[in-house]
This record gives sequence, C-alpha cells and structure tokens, in this order.
Amino acid sequence: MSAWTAHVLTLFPEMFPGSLGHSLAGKALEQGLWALETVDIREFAGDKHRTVDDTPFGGGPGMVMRPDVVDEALAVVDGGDAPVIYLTPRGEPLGQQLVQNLAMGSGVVLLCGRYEGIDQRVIDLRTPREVSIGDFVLSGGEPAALALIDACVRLLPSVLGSERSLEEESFADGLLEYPHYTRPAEWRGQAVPEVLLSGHHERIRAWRTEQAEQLTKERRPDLWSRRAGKND
Ligand code: 4HQ
Repeated sequence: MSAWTAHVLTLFPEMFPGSLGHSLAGKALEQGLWALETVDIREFAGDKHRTVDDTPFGGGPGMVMRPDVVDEALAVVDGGDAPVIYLTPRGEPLGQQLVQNLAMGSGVVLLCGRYEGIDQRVIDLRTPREVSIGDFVLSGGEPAALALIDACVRLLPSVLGSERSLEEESFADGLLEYPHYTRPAEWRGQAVPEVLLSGHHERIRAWRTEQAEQLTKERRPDLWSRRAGKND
C-alpha cells in the first residue's frame, strides 16, 4: 500500500515542492506520509528546440500549449485510479467537500497549464476533471496545484492535526471560523472576550458557534443559505 501521491505535470517543476516542502506538509513529505512526483512537460517536446507552445489558430494574444506534447506527458503518468485534474478558471469551484474526497483517494494527477492554456483537443480526448481555485486569473496552474495539494495533505490520516480537521473544522460544517485569541489577555487596551477566560467549556463552545454563525451570515450569505437544514 503506497502513500497518497500528487503527480504534477508542469513546465516549471522547480516550483515544487515549494511551500509544500515546509511546515506540516513538508514534515509529512519527509516522513513519506505522502509523495510528490513532478513531470516536466518540456521533456516531451518533439523538436531540438524543445518547443511546447505555439501561436493560437484564429489569431489573438499569447501562446497555446501543444496537444501532442501534453498528451505524451500524460501518457507516462501512472496515477492508478487517481483522478486527472486540469486546473482552470473554467472548472468546478474547489471546495472542502471535493478536497475531502480527493484526500480519501489514492492521490491526484494535476495538469498545470501556462500561457493562454492548453489546446482544447487534448482536454476533449483525455477528459480530465476541470477544477478552479477561484474566480481570478493566475499566470499558470502551479499555484492552484500547490493550494489543492496543501488542502488535501493536511487531511491525510497521520499528518499532524488531521484528527481535528475533519471533526470540528468549521468549514467542513459550512461555517467560517470563529475568532481566535492568545496571550496577552489585554493588548493595546483590547481585552480578550471574557468568556474565553472563564473555563466554562460549554459556554465557550456556544460562544464560538454563535460567532461562527454570525460571521457566516454577515460575510458569506451564499455559504449560510447552502447550510442545509442547519439554519434558522
Ligand atoms: N489558471 N484556478 C491555468 C488559473 C486557475 C484558477 C490561469 C490556470 C491560467 C493557463 N487555475 N491557466 N483560477 O487562473 O485554477
């Protein structure tokens, strides 16, 4: 039985592990609790100049990644039953539910595009799952891949803190996090909410739930209205 593995196809393999080599994810990577395999798409260029892109048919700005090169790169990846995911603003929005599902599987095969994107024909042929990390435009799929992997890895069993993550994590519950406080108990004239110093665990739990609900109603009415059956 092998570790959860992120296969990343990219023109910039040097961007990995990047932030995933640090902190929680980095320690877990060193311990073999998950694995990272990058594939340099440029290795699959057919010419001596190692060309991976070309001008768009029909004109317009920028360059498009060639379908033949991307297809050859996809062909060498053995991700087993791991889903192939193309990071694109056109994709289904990444949410905590999808993250949980991906973390429970054997891993992911992530296709990162650069320039204006990838020739549509290889997308149509390979039919990757298309996933977006948000309604904004990155210069490449790599930061989106890093974000997706980060969100998955922190949920892996035996990665530090993963026990609490599925249980009391408010986002898994469709709520924003309640506010956090630490020492000093008073700072620049601002006291920590008194209930948190009270030692009344039941009152603390109730206060945090109230805060999380209030924040969600105010800031994310979209999340609040989708919280099936739990609303007033
Ligand atoms: N991209 N969520 C790759 C993104 C993006 C996003 C822009 C992906 C450019 C080539 N990916 N193309 N948002 O902005 O996933």
